[in-house]
Amino acid sequence: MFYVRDLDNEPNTYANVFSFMGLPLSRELSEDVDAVILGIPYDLATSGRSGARMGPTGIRQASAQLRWEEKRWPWTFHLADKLRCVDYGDICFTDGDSDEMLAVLKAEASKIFAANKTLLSFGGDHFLTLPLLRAAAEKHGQMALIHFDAHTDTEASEAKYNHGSMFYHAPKEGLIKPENSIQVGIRTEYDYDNHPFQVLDAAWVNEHSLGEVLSNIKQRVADMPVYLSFDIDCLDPAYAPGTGTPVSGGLSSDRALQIVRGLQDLNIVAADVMEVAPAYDHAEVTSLVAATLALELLHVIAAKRSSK
Ligand SMILES: [Mn+2]
Repeated sequence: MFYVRDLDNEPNTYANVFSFMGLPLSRELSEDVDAVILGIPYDLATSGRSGARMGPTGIRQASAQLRWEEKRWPWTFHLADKLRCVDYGDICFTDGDSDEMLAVLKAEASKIFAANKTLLSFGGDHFLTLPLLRAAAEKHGQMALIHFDAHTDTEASEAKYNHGSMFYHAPKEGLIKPENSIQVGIRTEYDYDNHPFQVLDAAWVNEHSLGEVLSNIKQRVADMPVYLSFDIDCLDPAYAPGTGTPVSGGLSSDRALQIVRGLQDLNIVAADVMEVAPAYDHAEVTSLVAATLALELLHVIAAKRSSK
């Protein structure tokens, strides 16, 4: 009963804000839990403006505004009927100790995957996707990556903590298969002649139909298990100013939500929403779209499951 909303006793949307969507705060990975929300308040790998450590809190607070709908538009089912979710809270580590953070994150994420849960993580800076991929690959093997971002994050850097080189390392470590991976919304330079990922750049996505975007993603991914990583700077700064390395000319919130909503036949085993930095936000617009994308992702994951 903990997972079913009691609409007669719902708190005010602006009060008692502790967890994503008011989900139970729990670290018990019992059998009836399907999906786990995990916050990672770390931003020491940023190259631009820091502040993404406040992302999980910002997303949770903004999610309060999404709690009143019984069935989220335009879905036709109650999320809790198909997917039982808990909010695991944020990982804890000693301030400034990146090695400890990495060890704690890896251990917690591995535990969650080993218990057969789908993991939805909130950053934090985008570097965190690399340890999350390592944990996911232990369970699911090599995956296809669907990566929404203004940047390819494929810089050939050997620095241990860098939020611009995760997808240089991830294929080398065998975590993802670039031939089945795709990057959406890119609008910064990369090595055009030597880049193993398919790129649907922002201008292309903004010029082509939703159907064309989706068919490119689905053809590329085929039937592989999918890790979906959403850097909020995929969106134009008009829609997501609250981030560390904004780039003009991105996707609108509506476009991104429609693309994500169209991915429901895929086998998404884990996802993340990264780089929300509330200090640069205005009227919680970035936190709100991040929370909405996260909620939409849960519906996408739930859609092909049967009711409980
Ligand atoms: Mn980015």
